[in-house]
Amino acid sequence: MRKQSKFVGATFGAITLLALGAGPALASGSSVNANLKPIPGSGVEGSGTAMVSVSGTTITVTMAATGLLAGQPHAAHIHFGADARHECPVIGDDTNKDGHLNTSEGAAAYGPIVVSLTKTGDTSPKSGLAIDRFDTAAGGKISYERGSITVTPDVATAISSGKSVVVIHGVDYNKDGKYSGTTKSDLDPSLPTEATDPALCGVLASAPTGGMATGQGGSAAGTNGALVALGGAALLGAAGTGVVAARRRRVEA
Ligand SMILES: [Cu+2]
Repeated sequence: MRKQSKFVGATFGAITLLALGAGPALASGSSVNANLKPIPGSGVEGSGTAMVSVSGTTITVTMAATGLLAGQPHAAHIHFGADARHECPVIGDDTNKDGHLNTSEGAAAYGPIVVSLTKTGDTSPKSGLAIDRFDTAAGGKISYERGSITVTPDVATAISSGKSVVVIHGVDYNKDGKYSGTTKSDLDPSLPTEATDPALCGVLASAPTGGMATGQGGSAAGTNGALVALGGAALLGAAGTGVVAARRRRVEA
C-alpha cells in the first residue's frame, strides 16, 4: 500500500509541475494563460483554459473548455483594443439592459477581434464568423490547438503584455438545445443573437514562473516534495527537449 501511495503522489506532482512549468519551458518568446469563466448574464455554467505562446509575430494557441452548448459551432477569438479595458465584461456593460451581453456590448472590455481561432484556413478578424471552421463542441467540450498563427507586431505585443482576451461565443438562453430566438445577432442579422453572444471569457496574462511554483509545491507537499520535484524535473526536461526540437525543425523548414 505504501508503494502505491508514493507512486500516486509522484505522478500527481509531476503532472501539476508540468502544467505549471509549461510557460517557462517555452520561454524564448513569452507565454500567457487565461482561465475562461462564464460571461455574466450568459446562463453558461462552463469553464475553460487557454494558453498562448508568442514567438515574434507567430503564436501557438491551446484551449480547452467545457459546459458549452453541445453540437453547435462556437466562434472563438482573441480580442484586443488599445482603447479597451483589457478585461472580461461585467453586467454593467449591458447597455441595452436586456440582461444579456452581446458581442458589441462586451467590446468596451475586450475590444475587437484580432485573431479568429478557426480550426483551418484564415485566422484573421475576417474569419470571425466563419462558423463552418470553428469547433462544434461535441458533448459541450472544446479541445483546440493550433500553431503557426501569424499576427501583427502590435497584436503580438498586446498578447505578451497581458492585454488580450480570449472569448468563446455561442449561448442558449432559452435552453432549447440550439441557437434560436427572435433577437438577431449584433454581428450578423441572419443569425440569432444566441449564436454569437459571448459565453466564456478570460484575460491572457503571464503565469507565475516555474521557480515560484516549484517552491510553493515543495513547501505545501511536505515530505512528498522531493518526490514531486524529481518527477516534475524529469518530465519537464523531456517536454523542454521536445519543444526545442520542434522549434529547430520549424526554423530549418
Ligand atoms: Cu470573439
